[in-house]
Amino acid sequence: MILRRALTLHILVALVHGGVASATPVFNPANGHHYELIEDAVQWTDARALAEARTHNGSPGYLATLTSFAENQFVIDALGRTTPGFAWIGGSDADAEGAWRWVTGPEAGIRFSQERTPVAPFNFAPWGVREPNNFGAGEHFAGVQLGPATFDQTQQGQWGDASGTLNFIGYLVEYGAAPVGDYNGSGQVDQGDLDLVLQHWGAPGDPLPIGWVQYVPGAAVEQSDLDSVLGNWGETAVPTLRGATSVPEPLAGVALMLAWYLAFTRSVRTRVGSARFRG
Ligand SMILES: [Ca+2]
Ligand SMILES: [Ca+2]
Ligand SMILES: [Ca+2]
Repeated sequence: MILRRALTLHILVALVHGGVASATPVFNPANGHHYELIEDAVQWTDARALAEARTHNGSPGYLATLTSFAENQFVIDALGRTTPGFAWIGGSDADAEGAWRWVTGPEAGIRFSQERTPVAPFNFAPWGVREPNNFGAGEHFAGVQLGPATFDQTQQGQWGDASGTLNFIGYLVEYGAAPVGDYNGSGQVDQGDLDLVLQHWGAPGDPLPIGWVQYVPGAAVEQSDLDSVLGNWGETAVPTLRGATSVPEPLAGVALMLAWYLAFTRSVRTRVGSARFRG
C-alpha cells in the first residue's frame, strides 16, 4: 500500500513536471526536425534532463540547438509567444567562461560563440544587445527570447545568458529525425552521402555540413562514417517513411565491395606508415 501510494505520488510529480507543451511538436521541413516549447518554469539543468526524457516519433529530445538564422527564425515563427520571456536552449559556457558551446544534441561540444562574437562553423549567435553579460555571480546558460516585445533589452529571437538558478518560462525541445549518415542534409541516406564520404575520406569531418553530421568533432571521415551510410541506406528524415532501412540488393553488393576495398587500402597505408595519406 505504501509502495502504491509512493508510486502514485511519483506519477503525479512526473505529470506536474511534464509542463504545458505546445499542442504538438511542430515540423521544420528544412531539416526534418520537430520542436516544442514546454512551459514549465524550471532551472536549466532540470530543463536539460526533462528534454532528454521526452521522445517524439521515437526520436529522443534535447534542449534545442539553434545553429542558423533559418532555424532560429523557424522557432520564433512557429512557437513565438504573445508575451515576452526566455526559454532555455542547449548553449552553455559553464566549462570555460565566455566559450559558448552547444552541449546538447548532435552538435554537443561545438563552440558557437566567444563572448558575444559568433564563431565558425555556425557563425550564428544572435545575442541581445547587452548579452551575454555573465551578470552577478555568473551566468552560464543560454535562452531565447520568444515574446514580441523587447524584454530586458533583448528582442524577439535574440538570446541572453542567465544563471542556472533562474527559472525561465520554460524550455525548447528539439527532436532530430535525421538519420545518422545523412551527411548532405537531403533528408535521406543515399548515393549523395556515399559520394561525400568517399570525396572526404581521410580528411577532417568538419567540412561536411554540421548539424546533420553525427561525427565526433575533429575526427576524420572514415570507416565509421561509411558504416553509417551503408547501415542506414534508404533511411529518411520524414517519420512516416522511416522503416525503409534495407539496402537495395545490387547496391548492397557494390557498397560492400567498396567498403572492403577502402578498409583494405587503409590497412595497407597504415602498415606502410605513410603519414601523408592520413587526414
Ligand atoms: Ca538544431
Ligand atoms: Ca558565463
Ligand atoms: Ca545575461
